[in-house]
Amino acid sequence: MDILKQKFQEKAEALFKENRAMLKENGDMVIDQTTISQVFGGMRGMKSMIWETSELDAFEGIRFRGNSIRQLRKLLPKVEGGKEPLPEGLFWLMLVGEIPSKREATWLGEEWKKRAEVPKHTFTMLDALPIDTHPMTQFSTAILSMQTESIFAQRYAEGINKKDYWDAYYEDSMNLLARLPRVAAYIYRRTYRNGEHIEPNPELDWGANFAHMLGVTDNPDFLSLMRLYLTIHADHEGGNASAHTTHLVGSTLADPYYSLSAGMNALAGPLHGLANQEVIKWILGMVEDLGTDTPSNDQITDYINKTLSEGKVIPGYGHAVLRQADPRYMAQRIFAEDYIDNDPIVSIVWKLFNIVPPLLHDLGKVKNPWPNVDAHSGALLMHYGMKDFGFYTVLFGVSRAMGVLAAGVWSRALGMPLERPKSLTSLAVKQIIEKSTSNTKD
Ligand code: CMX
Repeated sequence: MDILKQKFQEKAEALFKENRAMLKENGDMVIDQTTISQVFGGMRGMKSMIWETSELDAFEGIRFRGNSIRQLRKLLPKVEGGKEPLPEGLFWLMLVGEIPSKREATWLGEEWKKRAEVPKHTFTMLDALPIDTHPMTQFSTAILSMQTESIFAQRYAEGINKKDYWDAYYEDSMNLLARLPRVAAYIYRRTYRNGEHIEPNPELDWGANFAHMLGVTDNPDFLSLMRLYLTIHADHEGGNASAHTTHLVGSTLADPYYSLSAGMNALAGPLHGLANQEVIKWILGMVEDLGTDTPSNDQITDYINKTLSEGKVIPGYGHAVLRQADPRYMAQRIFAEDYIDNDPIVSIVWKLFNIVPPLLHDLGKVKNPWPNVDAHSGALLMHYGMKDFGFYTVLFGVSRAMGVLAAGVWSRALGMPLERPKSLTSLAVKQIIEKSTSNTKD
């Protein structure tokens, strides 16, 4: 058994026992109440699942096993002389709850290299898709096409003991993570670079090798950006649409390929991960409309008001949970301050930070007028020459796979059941109100 798996098994067996005892003792304790607004309003704030890998605070932002992004940038292992964390380290942390040593993170990177071979039929399948197929469609389909390799599905068909589900889930997750950068880079090169593919470089770590296979630039800063990017997008607790979808599909014991592909379909929505593409599309539209890449504050304000008056959202702003500027946005801003001088799109992004929030606030209905992670990422990618914004959500997806798959291994280890919440008709809600009102009168 490999070192990470062994560590996981020890922790998972202990937590499994602890949770079962806790449930036996306290299973009937009430921890929350549900309002009608929540039932109609996308279940905001409803406590409804266990998610070990990260937790989101509305004001402080995401914490991965208790560590903020600022702490992760300090604590996670880095390449020699590098400033950005290795995403391999974050996966280790999410899975077993310990900051890995440099050796452990390197071991994981090497392990992924051994598992990185993508089945040939995935490339054949991708090549058969029309070239203008959206990269997220290609990505989700490519993940699904690799389901032929699922160890979980194979062992289930052979009659696996439910106590061993996590083991097969772990194997599939490790294989998937090893292969996703290659698949994503293949999609990028076929869609935007005439199908001229770049072989992996076995000398590089996971994030840097991905950057290398994308072949956007020779600038080594882009490798640093990819490491940071892949770290900060990985997880945002369990309720976000891509995580929750992966979790829901996994709860049926569909294997990680089915679950992750489904999660990626959720990420492809413009209110979720696709917002990173929409932000740059919107900014480029502004630049074109105004005829300048150095618009004044007044020009930007007018453009925002025009967007709102057309019944559209300002992409990259607002959040279902956060009530402050997203620390993932701030981490990217710090990166830009460190690495980038005088970039017009980055400058617009920073101007928007000052102009958008008061305008959204004045609408009187937006609960969080501050930028989210997607407000900044495109400007960084544009700076290094990745102008093909249709691909941006795939980058998000490669990173998000780490969080949702780590959480999936935990779900199988903790014996999480089939998800099946209760729905209501509008009439049923009306009847609940009527009953409650007549009880009060009585
Ligand atoms: N621009 C304009 N209006 C916005 C807005 C924005 N950026 N954010 C919220 N609103 C509006 C909502 O559309 C809603 O309007 P209606 O009542 O007319 O339907 C109202 O304000 C209240 O919404 P909310 O409670 O503040 O926000 P929600 O929890 O419903 O939605 C989110 C959250 C992210 C979907 C929303 O803020 C939004 O659409 N933002 C723009 C898209 C975006 O950046 N998404 C990425 C989020 C991060 C990620 O998942 O990657």
